[in-house]
Amino acid sequence: MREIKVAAAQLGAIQKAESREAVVGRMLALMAQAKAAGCNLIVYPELALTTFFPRWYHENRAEADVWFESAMPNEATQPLFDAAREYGMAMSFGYAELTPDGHHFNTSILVDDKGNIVGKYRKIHLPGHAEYDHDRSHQHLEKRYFEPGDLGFNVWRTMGGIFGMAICNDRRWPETYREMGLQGVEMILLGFNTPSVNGQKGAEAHAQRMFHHKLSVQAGAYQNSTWVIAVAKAGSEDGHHLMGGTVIVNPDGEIVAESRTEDDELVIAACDLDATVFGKETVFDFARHRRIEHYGRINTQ
Ligand code: ING
Repeated sequence: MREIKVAAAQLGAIQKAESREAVVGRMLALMAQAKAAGCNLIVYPELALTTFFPRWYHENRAEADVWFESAMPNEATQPLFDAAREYGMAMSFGYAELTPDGHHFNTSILVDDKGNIVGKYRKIHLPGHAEYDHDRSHQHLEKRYFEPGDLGFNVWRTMGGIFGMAICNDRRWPETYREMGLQGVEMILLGFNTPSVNGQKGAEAHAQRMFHHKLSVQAGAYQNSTWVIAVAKAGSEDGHHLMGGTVIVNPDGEIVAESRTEDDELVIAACDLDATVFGKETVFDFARHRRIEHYGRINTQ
């Protein structure tokens, strides 16, 4: 039994006017709750420090740099690292990363229970578009503000397990999970910000949006015999609604816990990493069952 007591820390809406400090205060409150509940890992959403700014068009892209962090930790986020270290709690959260040499990424980090950044992931599958799209009711400008991630899909060994990360749209692509599955991943930490209104399809039925979200993470978990912790930023941000649906999915693809609100909410589960072993040694014993001589297209087109 290698148990991780996980707190999936869903965040409610972050308004455009809300400061980093105010958001960090909300995150710290959730971390304190997680500590009181005996958790040793807390997972926050994609772009956890700011509103989902890719909904806003900036003619001058440099104006959008106000949404980015040019160092991590930094003054606003240092309290998160200090509290996590004091609690002996590992954490993961997403943020907009501006590198010293001027590159922009939609990034998430894994911080171990000693407060050290042990892993970094930069979002590879960027949805949306780069230029203002007059045909859309809502803009989704991730391709304008971020470059595709350049670090690939990696896994990190910490807390006695093998952890991976992905971000939002990545969860809809099977390659995401398999790339980490082939590295033996046991728990994937994944934040998301999913608009309820798809700018091209109109107000797609909420039920269908939630179905596709859960289908994606449950399939990824099952087909790679891994835990998936999928954490929403939810609620209405300056009138723009993001869906909830924070879920903890076990290696059989079953949802073991999920959020009930669209506000700041902890979703907690005790996750035994040894529950991944049976699937990896039987149905999804990749070495025994996969036939890569027939998989050329996936890697070449
Ligand atoms: N958001 C959305 C997501 O993949 C999207 C974009 C919404 C794609 C609905 C398809 C359907 O969940 C982000 N941030 O990737």
